[in-house]
Amino acid sequence: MGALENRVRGTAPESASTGPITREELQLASRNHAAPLESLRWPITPPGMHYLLVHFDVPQLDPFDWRLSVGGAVGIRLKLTLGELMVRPSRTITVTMECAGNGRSRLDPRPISQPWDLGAFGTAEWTGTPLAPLLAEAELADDAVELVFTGADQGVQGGVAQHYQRSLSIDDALGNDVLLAYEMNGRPLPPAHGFPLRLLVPGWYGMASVKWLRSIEAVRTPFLGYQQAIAYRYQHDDGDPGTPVQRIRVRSLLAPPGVPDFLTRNRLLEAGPVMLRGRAWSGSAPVARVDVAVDGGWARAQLEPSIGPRAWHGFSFPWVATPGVHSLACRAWDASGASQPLEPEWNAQGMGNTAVQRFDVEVVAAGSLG
Ligand SMILES: Nc1nc2c(c(=O)[nH]1)N[C@H]1C(S)=C(S)[C@@H](COP(=O)(O)O)O[C@H]1N2
Ligand SMILES: [Mo]
Repeated sequence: MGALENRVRGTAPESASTGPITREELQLASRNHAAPLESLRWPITPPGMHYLLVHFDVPQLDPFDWRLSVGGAVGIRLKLTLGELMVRPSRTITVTMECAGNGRSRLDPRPISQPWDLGAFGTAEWTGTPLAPLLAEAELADDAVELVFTGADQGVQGGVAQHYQRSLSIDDALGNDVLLAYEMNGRPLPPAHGFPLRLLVPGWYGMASVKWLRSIEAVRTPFLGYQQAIAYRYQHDDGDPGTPVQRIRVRSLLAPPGVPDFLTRNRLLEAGPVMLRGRAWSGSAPVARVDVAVDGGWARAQLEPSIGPRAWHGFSFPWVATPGVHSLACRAWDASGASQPLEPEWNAQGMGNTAVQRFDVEVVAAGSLG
């Protein structure tokens, strides 16, 4: 591929539609799978159920040839093998990740891109070596302002040929739980999740956690690549420069109770006592409160401690289900006071739609589901 354009102009190519899901969206939706909502029952998302998002192709990388280079505004350039990274001090962190586009298809009109419903989340135990000591070793220049992280994958988006690239400010990159991760749940990274090495930025929407990482470059002026300056912005419309998408907004989701209808996935539940359970998370501040509503009557749920400082909380809410159709909803707040809007707040790229989850359950007589 020719010279990569790092300085891009123009606007995101996304348009919006109220029409049926297109062939292109179906293609994206089947490549980039969501976590099924029943996976919310597990504290650590089981293998294969963590959501997946790949902009271009999954690159096939040979771990023996692969190197990570650290360069740009540094005193000492580094070129590291996977083995050299793996013998460095390691940390394992349980992290809840979410794609910034989660909930996009619920906007009206829906911005055309990966058409997530609500499943673009997952929690995994990530093992890797902290980034900060590596930067110290490379003698990061005092006048460096950002680090640019480049993945081995490449393609074209919005007419711009590119490798997948994102930057972080020096302060954000020095955060003590920013990892260069080589294991997910105690196993080498699966190819689709970034093998052999990915960046992991806990608390940030997934786009910051660059997979198939091959270089880290310190720069003296802010990075303006496509995935930084054009994509991942909260924009009212295409002309609006918008504001950057960064930390994960507070969200809660219920694991749907009962059993689904195959085609519609509408829920059926037998009458009687049931414990409604879900999970809540925020990358912006600790989760402070979760409410659940049955037929519009909001009440506090029982919030469990998080399973780690960078991971979600379980919550539960006892309900005695009586025959008939009932609506369920949940809503979380974090310690900054932020909460989930009751209705979606539209933006041009369909970012950060954390509007409360609502769904109906048809409660049937006890014993009638076989
Ligand atoms: N190199 C590279 N890194 C990437 C991406 C990508 O397409 N290429 N997608 C990003 C986005 S938008 C998200 S949400 C997360 C998804 O990580 P996962 O597939 O491991 O869940 O990876 C991020 N890192
Ligand atoms: Mo994403």
